[in-house]
Amino acid sequence: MKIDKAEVIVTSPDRNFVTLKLTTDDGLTGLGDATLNGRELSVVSYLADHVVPLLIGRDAHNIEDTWQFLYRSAYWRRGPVTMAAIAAVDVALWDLKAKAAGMPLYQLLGGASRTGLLAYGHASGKDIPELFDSVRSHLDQGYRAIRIQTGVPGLRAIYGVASNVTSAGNTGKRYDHEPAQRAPLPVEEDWDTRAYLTHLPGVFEAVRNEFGPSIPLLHDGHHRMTPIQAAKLGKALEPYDLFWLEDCTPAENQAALRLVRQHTTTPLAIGEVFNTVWDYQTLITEQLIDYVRSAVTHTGGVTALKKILEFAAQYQIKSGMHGPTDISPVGMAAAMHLGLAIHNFGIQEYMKHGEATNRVFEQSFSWNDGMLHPGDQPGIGVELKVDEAGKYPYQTAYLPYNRLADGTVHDW
Ligand code: EZ4
Ligand code: CO
Repeated sequence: MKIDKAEVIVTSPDRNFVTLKLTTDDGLTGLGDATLNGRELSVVSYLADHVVPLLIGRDAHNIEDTWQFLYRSAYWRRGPVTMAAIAAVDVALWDLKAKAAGMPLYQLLGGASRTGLLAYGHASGKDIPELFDSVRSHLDQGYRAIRIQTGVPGLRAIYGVASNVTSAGNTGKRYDHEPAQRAPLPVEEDWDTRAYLTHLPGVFEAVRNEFGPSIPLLHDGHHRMTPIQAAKLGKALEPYDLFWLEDCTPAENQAALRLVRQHTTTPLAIGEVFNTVWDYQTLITEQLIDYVRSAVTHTGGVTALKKILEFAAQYQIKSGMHGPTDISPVGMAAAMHLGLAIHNFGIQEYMKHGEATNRVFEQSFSWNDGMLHPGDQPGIGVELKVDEAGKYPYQTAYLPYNRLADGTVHDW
């Protein structure tokens, strides 16, 4: 099974996606997701200019060898662009191997360890009534676990709140701020950590009062706090029994989590911007987190994330794979197969893709009663409709960024 053809396909149905499509000499095709939100074209170049020439003629069965070859032969290691490119190759090869075996990928990863994957969705609102509506709508859609994000009084914008305004103007369409916005330049937002810390515990109190004690609730701090602020928030949220508090600090300083951990029993999740096991070394060995947030797409693929998660399992740390809409249906499918197979699955983030995206990517996963399942088609269960993809050319898009009241740039 030799690789005959490797194509990098960029399409922008509801947002930009980068997909690697491999074709073998026996006519099988495999897909891998290489989408890096707001920096998509860097990965396109990394793949098309530097990786595709290395793939032609290789034995598609040698997944581990190809991974090690791409990682080590580049000399320059790690980084989101490199690891997203390697991930795309890795997932496409797993897709091919599973198709060749006539099995869904999770069978090759050890078989199913559970019947389905508990998933959480994103509820948000500028104020409590709007947030409650969003929670109700998620419950109606079947979600059994919900992330809570709200506006903060006095601030115009907050991460995670849906809006219908982009820098290009009011689109009329409800937009989630998390996918990069289609605009020539990034949108500036405002931020005040003190106002946020004062406001948030009351929001969780209101949500618990309205929706009861049993529903798992999550929150994302998006790297905005210092360690001592994060410790304070974790402690303040303890009465509301969070499933997790995510990215409370910029965790490239792993040792900072020691301080947070000493002060709170609120479970901690970190890692959506990480790209190798080395980003987790202190966090895992010192048991400073409870959930690994990495996506298959940004961590070098199934091969590498499976190793990180098995390492984490020795410390009773579970998976919480990143699943916003900027992970393509291909990346989501790979995550579902991995999540179904590993022992230490925790929860899967799941934001539904738009209709145009679902027309470009034909998918076989199921969504029943708040649980995801990747389906039983051979491979990862996703096919790319090339004609549909061609209707949506790349559009310039950036993630927003933050400034404090005095103009200082802050973490977004
Ligand atoms: O803002 O993926 O937990 N989810 C998140 C995401 C990120 C986007 C950035 O590309 O924090 O929605
Ligand atoms: Co996040």
